[in-house]
Amino acid sequence: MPKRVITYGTFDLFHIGHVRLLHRLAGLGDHLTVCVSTDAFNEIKGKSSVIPYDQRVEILSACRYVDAVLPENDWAQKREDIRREKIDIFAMGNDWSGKFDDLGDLCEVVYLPRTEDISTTSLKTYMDALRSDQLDEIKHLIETLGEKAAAL
Ligand code: C2G
Repeated sequence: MPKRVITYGTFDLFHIGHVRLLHRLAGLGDHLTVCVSTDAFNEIKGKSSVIPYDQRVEILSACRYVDAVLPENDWAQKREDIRREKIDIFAMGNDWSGKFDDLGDLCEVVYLPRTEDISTTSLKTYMDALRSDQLDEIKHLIETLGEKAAAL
């Protein structure tokens, strides 16, 4: 019987950590379903994603390791998803280790090591740092131009 795998996440600013996780999840079975947190659910999670939900769905749907993409609207939908989608393996990165063991009566629960040194948060921090550098440069240019204009 083909093995069906499911995972959940925001997958904002799609990066190598996400790709490597999905690659490994695809290797656990024959079919991988990814449930993507909607923008509304992200607010409940206390997260605001840079990339809107519909684009995150499109990006994941284009990923060679992903066979199906569904919305994640709330914390409590996993049991119903696992039953409806006839899931054999529920898998997440190990930053969630132990958090979903209660699903063990429905399917195998697996936590895989995260990819080190990359996260959506670190990418956002880097982008913010870039942005503030550019703003400082623009302010400096304006001041310099102002001084030159005053000297005319
Ligand atoms: N991940 C990873 N390596 C990274 C970053 C993320 O393996 N460097 C994994 C996470 O462990 C998670 C998946 O990629 O399994 C998606 O990560 P997020 O988009 O941050 O998802 P999260 O906010 O943890 O949402 O109901 C579960 C939640 O929706 C999970």
